Amino acid sequence: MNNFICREDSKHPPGAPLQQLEPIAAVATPVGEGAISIVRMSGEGILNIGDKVFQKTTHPQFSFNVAKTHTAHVGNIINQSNQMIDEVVAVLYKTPNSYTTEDSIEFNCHGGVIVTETVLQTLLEAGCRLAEPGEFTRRAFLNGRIDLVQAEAIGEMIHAKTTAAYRSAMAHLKGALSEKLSKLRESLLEACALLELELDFSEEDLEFQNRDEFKHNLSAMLEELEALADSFNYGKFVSEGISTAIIGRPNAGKSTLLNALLGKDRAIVSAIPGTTRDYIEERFVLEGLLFRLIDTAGLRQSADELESEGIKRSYEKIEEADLILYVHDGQNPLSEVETEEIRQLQKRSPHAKFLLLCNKSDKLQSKNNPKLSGLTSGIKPIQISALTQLGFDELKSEMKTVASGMDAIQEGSAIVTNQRHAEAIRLAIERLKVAQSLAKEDAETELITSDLRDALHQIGSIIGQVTTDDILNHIFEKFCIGK
Ligand SMILES: Nc1nc2c(ncn2[C@@H]2O[C@H](COP(=O)(O)OP(=O)(O)OP(=O)(O)O)[C@@H](O)[C@H]2O)c(=O)[nH]1
Ligand SMILES: [Mg+2]
Repeated sequence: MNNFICREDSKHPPGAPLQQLEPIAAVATPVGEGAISIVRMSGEGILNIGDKVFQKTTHPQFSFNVAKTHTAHVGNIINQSNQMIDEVVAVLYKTPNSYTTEDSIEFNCHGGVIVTETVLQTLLEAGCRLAEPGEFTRRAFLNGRIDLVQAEAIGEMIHAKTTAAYRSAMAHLKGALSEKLSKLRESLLEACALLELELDFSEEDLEFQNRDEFKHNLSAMLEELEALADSFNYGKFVSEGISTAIIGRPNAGKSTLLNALLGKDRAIVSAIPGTTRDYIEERFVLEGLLFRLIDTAGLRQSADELESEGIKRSYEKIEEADLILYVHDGQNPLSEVETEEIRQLQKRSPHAKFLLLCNKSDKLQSKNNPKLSGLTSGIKPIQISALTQLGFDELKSEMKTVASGMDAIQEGSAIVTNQRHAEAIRLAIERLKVAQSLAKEDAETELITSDLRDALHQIGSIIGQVTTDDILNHIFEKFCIGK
């Protein structure tokens, strides 16, 4: 059974003490040898636990209960058998001014697997429970210090593989998306409240919410939500990378191109057509932008069962691609078959960007621009050599252009990068569109408010105003222990 947590209901009145949950502890730094590692604990009673295990060097009577927040203390960790475990610096954060909002202590120990594990063990023996993945961040969320979008942004920041992903996580952490969604939610809540007030006074036939104004506001909200939904097309690039299919006839030089971009011999290259059978996928970061390069089996009719399966998989990859790099052996003119293939590919993947790469230009005396008759305008051929990397500057610059939209992230604007958010926004749009057409038909107020409430629920679920344990578990299980 889902346990509903409605943060609005559980919000603490101003000035009231925050809720402190059972004490937890975990190692907050990666496992391994290093200069220092941090073991942290948080929750109710950790000040007493700290006093049990920590002896301040200069002040044996020292107590965390009396010490001020945001202070650092040098001392020893002592276990139950009175053995000294490590010399540490303890940093104290008192509620509500800590990461979790609870009382927290971070012990800076000597880095090293055994030292760190033994310090942690001492805290567990003194009364802490081992924290679950993301539990510290989950507490920060439950106590209202951050919303769910911000909690997820912390996870995204830790896992960011590119500067673009890092920038978007930072924008989310600063609240760019939360703010936008909160404003939308407030407008929706107000419209909903006014309509529901009419229902309370239905016998008097009062109109609290002017219908024209309502329809106008609804359109504006839909416009904003649709812009956010559209931003996911770019946001997806940031989080998952731009899916880039390298395709073309056998022997055109696709695998050589993959290897050259990656700077390593990832795929087998040979002069025998049909070398690549299954597709190969590799991450490639170009000036902070993530591309997922997919080398595919050369496209041709083949009687070979394995090769045919590879070609089938190549077509599937092409359909999912955001960018298609069509590799053509530039020593020959673009054949009828290739022209038809490109035409079909453009039809199949109308949203994908397309670059025509005329490869092996190292073999040519002069530039040999292929005749593009029969192809839609806008296809710009780029002369390259996968072997010598001739023309790679132009190729990389075109690849970067495809990833346009970078500016938006640099400005810290609200971009949807998370599948969960995108899905909730899609459902909210669906409900609001129903409300909009009901309003146009002058339908019963009750029907309209029901769809508005559904849309409100969806938007609230993104920021975490309304959420379930299942959703929270799903989000926080992806975090590391100690975060
Ligand atoms: N001169 C020259 N040879 C190249 C270039 N790119 C690839 N080749 C050669 O072309 C042959 C085929 O290269 P691959 O990279 O295996 O071609 P492919 O498109 O992956 O081929 P399949 O996997 O069979 O579809 C190899 O002998 C490469 O060395 C280039 O830019 N210049
Ligand atoms: Mg190949």
